[in-house]
Amino acid sequence: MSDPVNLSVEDGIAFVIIDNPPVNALSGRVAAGLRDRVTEAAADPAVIAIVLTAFGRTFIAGADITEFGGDGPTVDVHAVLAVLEDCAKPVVAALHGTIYGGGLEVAMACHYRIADDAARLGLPEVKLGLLPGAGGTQRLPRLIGVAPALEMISTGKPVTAQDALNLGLVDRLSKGDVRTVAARFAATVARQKSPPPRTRTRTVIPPAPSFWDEAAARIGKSLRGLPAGPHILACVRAAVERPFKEGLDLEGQAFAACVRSRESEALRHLFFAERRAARIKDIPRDTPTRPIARVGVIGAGTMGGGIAMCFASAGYPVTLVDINEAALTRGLSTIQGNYAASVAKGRLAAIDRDAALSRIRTATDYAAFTDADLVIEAAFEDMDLKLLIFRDLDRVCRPGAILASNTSTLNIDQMAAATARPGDVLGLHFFSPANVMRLLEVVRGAATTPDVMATAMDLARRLGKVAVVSGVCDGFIGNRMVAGYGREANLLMLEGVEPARIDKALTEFGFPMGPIAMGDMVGLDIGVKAAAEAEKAGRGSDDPRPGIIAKRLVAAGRLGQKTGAGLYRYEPGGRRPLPDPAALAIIADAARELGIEPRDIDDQEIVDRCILPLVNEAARILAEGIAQRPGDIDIVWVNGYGFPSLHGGPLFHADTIGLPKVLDRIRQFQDRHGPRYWTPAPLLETLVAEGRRFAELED
Ligand code: T1G
Repeated sequence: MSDPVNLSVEDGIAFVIIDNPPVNALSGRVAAGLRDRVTEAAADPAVIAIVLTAFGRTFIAGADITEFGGDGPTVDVHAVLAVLEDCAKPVVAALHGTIYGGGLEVAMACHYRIADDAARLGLPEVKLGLLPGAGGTQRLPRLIGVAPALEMISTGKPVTAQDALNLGLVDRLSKGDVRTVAARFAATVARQKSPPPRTRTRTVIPPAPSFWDEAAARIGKSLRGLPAGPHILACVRAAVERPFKEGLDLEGQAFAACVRSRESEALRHLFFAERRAARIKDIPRDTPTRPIARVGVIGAGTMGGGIAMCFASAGYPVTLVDINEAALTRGLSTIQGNYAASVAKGRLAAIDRDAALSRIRTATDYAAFTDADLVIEAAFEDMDLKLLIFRDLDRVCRPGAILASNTSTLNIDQMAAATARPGDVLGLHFFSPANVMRLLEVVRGAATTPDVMATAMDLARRLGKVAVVSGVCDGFIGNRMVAGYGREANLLMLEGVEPARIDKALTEFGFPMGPIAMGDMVGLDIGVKAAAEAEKAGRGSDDPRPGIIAKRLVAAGRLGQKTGAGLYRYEPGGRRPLPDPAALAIIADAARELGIEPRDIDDQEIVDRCILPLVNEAARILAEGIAQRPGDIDIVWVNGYGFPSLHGGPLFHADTIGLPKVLDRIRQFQDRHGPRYWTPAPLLETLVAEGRRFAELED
């Protein structure tokens, strides 16, 4: 295996070059290589200065996350950074790409930093449930001051090269060829013969006395449930109040504690699961994709409008078609309103809004799609209507155009069969609001061709979406699983648990919103209509219990937030769910009618009754091959349904609890509530019998 760090000397400048594709991660080997090459260069009399640089798309993008928690040989990274910092000759870092985590920590141990003007610099460790562990909590405050350092470390947000220059994090910017600029700079400072500046020797200006309490309150809220939060605060404070070495030791202990934490393991699992989800097992990564330049969207409603925004914001001309001008005008004004809100919140520049809006044109006739490369239908969830649409699209769209449905549950193969080009048909299931939610279920039909799938995955990446492949079944991955989650929440209410208690138990578990409040926000009529649609298609349920409460509330005109009342009541224009005796009475009536007695149920049962159906159904989905791997399911639930990322998704969570315990609990519920909803999935039983975990099914 070639050495990941090389040395070459030109005109007295030693170039220490990192070459560890794909992102020059700071593995143990890279750290050792850095130490050895810099030591060599420092000892070489022909060398007057050292430039640290990297091949490929980026300077070091962080420590090698795959090495965390492992028991491989570890290199003392602090000793490596001390070699850089203590070097008698100037060490200049030439920075390009994404200089994140350990990469920025290496750069801060250098004496000077020159950045390409397109570079981005950050300490995103907190997004992995960690904190900088290579001196970042001690060196960054010394370079840029306490407040901006704490902001960068506690949010994990990167800064631009220009911001880094303004902050004093880098010394110069370069337009292109940062290595040459760095070499010239290094030669200049070497000729000055002044001792190189060492970051660790800098002092930090103490902040105002109230700073720490305010910061603790802010971080306590923004990093709720994350062990790294208090550690970050303590370490940055140590940078102000304690000698460098003591701060470093404190950081080391904090890092060791965080890296072992369940929360960080969960976030690291999601980091890699998101990248694996982009790969389709039986389709090579270099499968050619079809060119997508012009996109069509059918339906200017909530979903269609959001989808059109996704493409327009990503630079694609979009043609939005609906049945009449009135519908288009309504849709367009919603789009304009959404963009205006983003500009008002400072999330979008007005110029970008205008550019995006200028890419959207409207029409009332499918003839507008003759030059489209991709058309996505987002019409009502009615199969007859969908079949009509696909027949028309098949007639008007050019050969090779991709035809997609945004259906959240209906059969893609049926739609494909309505065309003469089933290989060009797939599902692209966006989540509401489509211009905000990162998740995209890419539904692979029986006939969908590999290049269409590869094109869809590539497109998702260009839209900034997290794509997960799903096979064809009712509700695909996410909605198929949500059925059990919603069902149990309804049964718990019939068994006497108040809506607010259910929501409290799930929000304490980590969901941003509980299932009951979520139902009210989405609209109870949506679920009732979907159940009626299923009934019409002969897929209805003969169990009246799960749907009875919603049916009764809708019949009473309580559709949820949009009517000011559902399972909760809402102040006019308000969104805060307030308990409502009227709703409780409707629930109690329904329970009495069904002969269901109220009983004492504790919070753990509430959580288990709602979460374990996800695990059980996911095991069936995996066994059927609807999802490629467990991590894909975790990504769907974390990005599409608010499953707490600190638990890593339903299947990572199940592995953390231990599958034998999960199976036991499901069997307990089976004994109490019967086999209809609580028969353990065969895959779950097999894994337990073999002493295995879902994680072993990854790839
Ligand atoms: N370690 C190991 N592998 C990594 C990696 C890392 N840090 N970063 C990326 N990869 C792999 C990734 O799995 C994928 O592999 C390939 O590189 C391309 O990544 C001590 C504790 C840099 C912005 O958190 O944010 O430093 O799937 O698909 O979209 O204080 O990767 O091809 O096999 O994401 O162009 C801190 C993590 C670590 C940055 C590039 N650093 N990486 O995005 O490509 S903790 C981070 C990213 C740390 C120190 C601590 C992004 C990227 P594969 P990609 P991309």
